[in-house]
Amino acid sequence: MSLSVGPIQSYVPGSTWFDLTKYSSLGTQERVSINLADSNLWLIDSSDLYLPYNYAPRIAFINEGAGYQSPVSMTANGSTTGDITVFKNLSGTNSILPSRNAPLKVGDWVQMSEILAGTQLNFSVKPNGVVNAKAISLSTNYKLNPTSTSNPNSPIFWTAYADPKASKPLVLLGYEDIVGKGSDNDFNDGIIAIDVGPDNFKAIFASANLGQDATINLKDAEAVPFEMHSALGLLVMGAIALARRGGWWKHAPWHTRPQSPKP
Ligand SMILES: [Ca+2]
Ligand SMILES: [Ca+2]
Repeated sequence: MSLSVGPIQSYVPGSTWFDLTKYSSLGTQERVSINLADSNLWLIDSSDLYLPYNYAPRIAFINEGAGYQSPVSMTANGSTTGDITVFKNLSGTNSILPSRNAPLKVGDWVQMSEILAGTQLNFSVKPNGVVNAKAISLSTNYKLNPTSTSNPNSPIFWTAYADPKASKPLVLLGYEDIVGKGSDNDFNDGIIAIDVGPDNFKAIFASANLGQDATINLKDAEAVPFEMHSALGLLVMGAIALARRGGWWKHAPWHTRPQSPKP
């Protein structure tokens, strides 16, 4: 089965499959400044986007803070194999660093063809590739990337975030588009969101979680084993602790309701 991508569709507040407002601050902050716990976001290993279930992903342009005009591509390896350009030029007319002739508006998105269970996905950006076709692509598969003393995270140029409590959880990906001198390691030169479906998301989140410290060096980051149901367990424990301290339950409606008379 070959890969294909549908036409660019516009964001319609309230009816498009994601909530743009929830992620609009991501692009305006440098990676290390994001308060992940406050935003309920977790760092995810961007090289571990493996899909154990069939799904037709949707990919959205969240923002960009780049002067470059950069194509973004997706590579599939496994049951589905191929390489396809997702956005020919990840530049917006209303993004953080807008340009008048850019092809995209924040929130634009595309539907991908179905990816079969057992496929590894990788994304890559060709920095300023619209202008310089010979530029070296930077992939979420960091083994393909160069390293540079200007970028302490290199060869990692992509970071990923996820909110496991979202009703439709997504993987958010941001890249740094300069390898050498001039690299500012902000990882917000382009930000996209990927809907891999709830089952694939759970599998990715369980194996690729890097915790909630935004300041870690992505090069040394190690996955922390994490399961969705243990997160729920922690939530339940938190609620019990609050109740024991005489918290919210005193104000709960059943405490203020008059007791029904005994027969
Ligand atoms: Ca731009
Ligand atoms: Ca940058």
